[in-house]
Amino acid sequence: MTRLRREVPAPPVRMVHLGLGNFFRAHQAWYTHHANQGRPLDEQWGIVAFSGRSTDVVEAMRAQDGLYTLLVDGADSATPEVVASVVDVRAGADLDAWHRYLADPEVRILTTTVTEAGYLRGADGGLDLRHEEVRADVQSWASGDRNSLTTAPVRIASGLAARRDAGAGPLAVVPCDNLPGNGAVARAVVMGAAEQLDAALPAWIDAHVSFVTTAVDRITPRPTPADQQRVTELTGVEDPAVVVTEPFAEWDLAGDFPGGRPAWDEVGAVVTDDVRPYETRKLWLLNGAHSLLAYAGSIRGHETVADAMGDPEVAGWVQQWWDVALPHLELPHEELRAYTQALTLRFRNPRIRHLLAQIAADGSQKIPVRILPALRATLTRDGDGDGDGAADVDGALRVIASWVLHTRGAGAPLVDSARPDVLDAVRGTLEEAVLRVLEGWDLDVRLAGRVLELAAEVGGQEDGHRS
Ligand code: CS2
Repeated sequence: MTRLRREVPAPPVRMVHLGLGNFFRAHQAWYTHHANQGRPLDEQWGIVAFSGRSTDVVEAMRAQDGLYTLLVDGADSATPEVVASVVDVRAGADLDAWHRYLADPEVRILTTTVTEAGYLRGADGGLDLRHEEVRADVQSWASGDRNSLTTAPVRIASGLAARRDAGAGPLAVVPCDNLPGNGAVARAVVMGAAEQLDAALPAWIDAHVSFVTTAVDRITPRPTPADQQRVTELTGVEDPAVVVTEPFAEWDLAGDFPGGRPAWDEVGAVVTDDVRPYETRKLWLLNGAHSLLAYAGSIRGHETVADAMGDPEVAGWVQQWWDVALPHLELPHEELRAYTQALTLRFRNPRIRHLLAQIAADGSQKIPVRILPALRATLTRDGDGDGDGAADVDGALRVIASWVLHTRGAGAPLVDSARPDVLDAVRGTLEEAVLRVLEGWDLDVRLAGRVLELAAEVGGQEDGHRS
């Protein structure tokens, strides 16, 4: 059976990526691959990608010189494409390579996909210095051991220290996770880590490192052996590193690239002064609806986004959520209508088997950025905090209701980086759980009555709850 091999010279490494997952390979690596097309080799951008927590594809990609097949699945088309921008693949634990690459003046950009939880923010938005792994990293660094760092913020700060020591010049850090103002978030936690490692490092970062803010979008389900099989049938190639994605892609970026960047804007990305309108639209309409589907849909027995959207009641709940979110978005009404229409088709794409259980993970990090801002804005606008009907916020409260049921054992299994805290908040009766969750998010506890009614509507009778 044929395997992928690089037959033309690889572009020089000019970008480092942290978080070698499917999304990175369907998104940033794909944009970079397209930006490289038709340019002389020395103007192309090669990427060295470091794995985050999972090292699944490292060996498979190394054996293929970094190449992999991206299978772009439309509602009635399936198009395989070989992506060639990743030229070196490393396990995240290979900190020697990490420091070496970041100390290389040819490297100009560091992109990250480490998930919402991976930035390890504390309550004040800065790095959570009490987090066990952060403490362990800081201690390792202090003892001179730079080779066993595990958290993203400390790894990045340590890489920046190596860059400073080598005099390798400026760098753009480009976070690509679904967090509002992700550039500022990344900056805050990296600065927090830098302060712990070396008192002089923050000033160097201030002067040399820019943090770019991005909005990113491309629905990328976890690939299955059946997807690999489909690629083999279509191409004759056996590729254990296949990634499946949808035709749609969006990337909005705002910020400085002091050492240049690939021509992403020539292949569909939007470089702008302010990503906020796009970021909010995507985070609320797409990701917010995803979270609703993940909890309410899985409680109703559905397995994928497309299955749940095929359930008219659940599809109605999605619309109800959009009705809460839409009035607060800054883009023209017509544009937003077209966006939700397109989104409905993307969610219904029959070839994309996007598991609700995959989206359900880390709700404690996702709901506050996807759902609560629009809920709060509606309650404030209507001068009302109690959900007594003056403001219709059912679309948002249903997500909270479904999530609480999910944390208590209904629907998709609970996977959450803050699992102990979540379980502590939702112990006892359902009413006690709802009250604690509302308080934890600083919401009016008078909303509890309506949340309980919606929970009954979504989940029927209460689950066998944990106490
Ligand atoms: C999803 C996102 O898993 C999730 O939480 O909502 O990964 C979503 O598929 C992407 O943001 C789409 O761009």
